[in-house]
Amino acid sequence: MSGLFITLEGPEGAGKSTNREYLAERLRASGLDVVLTREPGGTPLAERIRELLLAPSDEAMCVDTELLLMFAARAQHLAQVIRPALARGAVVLCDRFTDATYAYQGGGRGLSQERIAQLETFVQGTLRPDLTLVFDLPVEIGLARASARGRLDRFEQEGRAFFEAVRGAYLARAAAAPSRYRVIDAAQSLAQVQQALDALLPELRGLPRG
Ligand code: T5A
Repeated sequence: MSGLFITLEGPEGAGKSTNREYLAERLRASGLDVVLTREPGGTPLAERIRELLLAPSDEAMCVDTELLLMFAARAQHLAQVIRPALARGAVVLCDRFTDATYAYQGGGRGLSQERIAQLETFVQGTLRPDLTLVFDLPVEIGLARASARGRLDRFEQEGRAFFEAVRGAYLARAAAAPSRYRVIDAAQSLAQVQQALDALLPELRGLPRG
């Protein structure tokens, strides 16, 4: 592997989708081969699993099913997109990855870190992101932004306590491994968030590959 694996994380409405294109364009302007992708999803089959995960349903999805579907989509995404891109030396910019599993299925749903870590090793081997940008903001601001878009998906229908736990799990992971995480204040205006991303660009361009 000679590429660079960067993930974008954060609670609902934090601005990951809004800013991922911006970041990709800035990195491409430096001459880098950038693959922009997302989870759950990123391949046709994994996008079908995403639909199962996000669609509200009369049948409650049990927590283990949710966890396994996340990793099933991830296995496909790794095989079809992420590993080949890294092998050819590209920068992979991924909107959510396994930190989201620790935050949502771990923090939000209460699954143990050990169980998630077992699947992480099974599906990913030793592959981990080189750098993770956590877009952090108060839950009420993120939910207001997400709900302003209209129909809520299965996760967005959760209550405030769930999202407080998600946010807390992200911040705890960032605090436990500060060399891998950069926390961005996503409650700021879009212009200010993009200034913060610009300030990170020299570091992103200079990260060791492989
Ligand atoms: N999930 C995912 C798990 O439970 N486990 C896992 O392992 C994985 C991988 C994915 C869902 O799956 C869960 C987490 C998620 O619930 P998704 O649609 O990808 O679903 O969900 P999100 O990533 O949360 O997508 P959102 O669109 O809700 O959030 P974003 O991408 O962070 O926010 P964005 O960019 O769409 O912005 C939301 C709105 O806010 C505005 C934007 O214009 C937009 O309208 N906005 C701002 N407004 C003011 N100031 C700013 N700074 C703004 N930035 C954005």
